[in-house]
This record gives sequence, structure tokens and C-alpha cells, in this order.
Amino acid sequence: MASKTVKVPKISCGHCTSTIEREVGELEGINFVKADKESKMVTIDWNEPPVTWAQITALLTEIGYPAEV
Ligand SMILES: [Cu+2]
Repeated sequence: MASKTVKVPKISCGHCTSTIEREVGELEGINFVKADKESKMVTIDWNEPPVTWAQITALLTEIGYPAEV
């Protein structure tokens, strides 16, 4: 299992964190996703395969919450 914590600067409220948790959580292979509105950090644990970090960050960008690189 892989794990990463990234900053998502566009997080501004609880709706943002729920959207991220729901959308990322729907990907196959995601074990855990937690977004924090104070720190704007998102922690994700996943299994690779079936999902890759590139796919996760692509999804974040697609839903309007790109991760900071
Ligand atoms: Cu929001």
C-alpha cells in the first residue's frame, strides 16, 4: 500500500473536503482519504494497482482541486 499527503490550496470549506473525499474514495483501489480544511492537506492511502498516483492527481485536477506539486 502507498500513502501520500499533499497540499490542495483550493480547499476553502467543508464542502470542498467532502467532495474530495467522496470523489477520490470512489476510485477503485483507494483505502483511505482524508481532507483537512484548516491545513488544506489531503492524505490518501491506495493500492497500486489498480490505481496509480498519476490517476489520483488527474482526478483531483478534473474535479477542480489540483494538488500542489
Ligand atoms: Cu468549499
